[in-house]
Parts: sequence; C-alpha cells; structure tokens
Amino acid sequence: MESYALQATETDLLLVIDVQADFLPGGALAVPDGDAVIGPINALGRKFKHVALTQDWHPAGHASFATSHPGQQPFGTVRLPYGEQVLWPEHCIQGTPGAELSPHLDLPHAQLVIRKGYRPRIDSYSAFREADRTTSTGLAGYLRERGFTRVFLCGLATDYCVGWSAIDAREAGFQAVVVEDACRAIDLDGSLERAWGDMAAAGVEREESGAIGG
Ligand code: VGL
Ligand code: ZN
Repeated sequence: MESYALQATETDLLLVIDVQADFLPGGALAVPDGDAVIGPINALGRKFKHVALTQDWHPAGHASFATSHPGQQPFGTVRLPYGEQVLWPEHCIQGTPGAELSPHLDLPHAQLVIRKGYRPRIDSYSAFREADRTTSTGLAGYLRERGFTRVFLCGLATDYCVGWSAIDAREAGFQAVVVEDACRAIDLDGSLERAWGDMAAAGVEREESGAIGG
C-alpha cells in the first residue's frame, strides 16, 4: 500500500483556478508553459471527490485592461481607488472563446464554477474576495456550508490568481495547500518569489501532486 504525505478526504476541495483559453498558449495573456498544468490537474481530479473551478470573467472595458487607460501599456500599473492595479492585455471577456475553460480539462465531477472579475471597476485575482479586499465572491460561505475545511489549489497563475486565492482561503479560516507542479506563473518583476513568500507567511502549504493520495 502506497503512503502519501497528504490524503484527500471528504472535507477537502480541489480548487482549479482559471484554466482558460486566454491563459494558455496562443491566448491573450498566455502564461508560459501554461498547458503543462492540465495533465497534473486531471490526475489530481481523480483523487478528489469534490472539485470546483474558477473562471476569470471580465466585461469589455474592464478596469484591469491597459486599453481602458489611455496612454498605458500592458504590464504597467495604475492607481485605482482600491490600490495599485497591474494592467493586462484584454483577456477573458465574458462569453468569448478566450474565456472558455480548457476543453482538455477532464473534471466531469466538478461541482461549482465560480466567476470573478465581473465588476467593471474592480479586479478579482482571488476566488474569495475582489481586489478592493472587501467585496466577497461568496465562495467562503459555500465552502463553510458544505463543511469543507481544506482547499487544494492549482491552475493559473501561481503568482496572481492562485496565490491570492490561497492567502484568502487562509484568511477565511481554511487550510490551504498549493500544488506546485499543477500551477504555472506569469512572473512579472519578481512576482513569483514574492507570492511564495506571502503565501508562506499566511500559512499556505506547498506540495507536489505526487505527494497527494486520494
Ligand atoms: C490572472 C492576471 C489577470 C490570473 C487573471 O488568473 O492569474 N492574472 N487576470
Ligand atoms: Zn483577469
């Protein structure tokens, strides 16, 4: 009998972050090597009874798009009422092909798709809380009502949506484990190293998918 460092149980949820066409090769905001997450995520999915996904879901003209700020370029920053915002190429626009979840995900038992970033003036990297740090997506309440105590996170991108979601999971009172080989990063100006530091400080665990049994 194999033994694993961590065992997926009835109170664990696999949360698959933003595995959408625009973050995959050829997409508007392609994460380097982004499609490498799909195999590990599908394998993880077979270990978890409970799976949820997120979908970045912006209206056209969203405040996180460089094109919404005259004179600004993608990957620059601006100050918005809630703080500094990185500006991105237009991506994951509601109802467009770029916003679709990858057809190569094999997670037929997924139970929830949570959409985020749909308010025109607020970005939402986190699956739990928008970038103003106060507007809730409702995910914490959903998880609590269903009795989940631990969230395993994977997907795109490690240093933005995965990292912020993991930290907010901790803040909402859940255990959080980021499955490193099932994530890829954007890594903008040291953002990946910063994200791992912030996650560690928040009590987020870091694990390889091979160490997880189910
Ligand atoms: C993301 C940048 C902008 C992500 C979403 O999924 O990590 N990054 N929108
Ligand atoms: Zn986005």
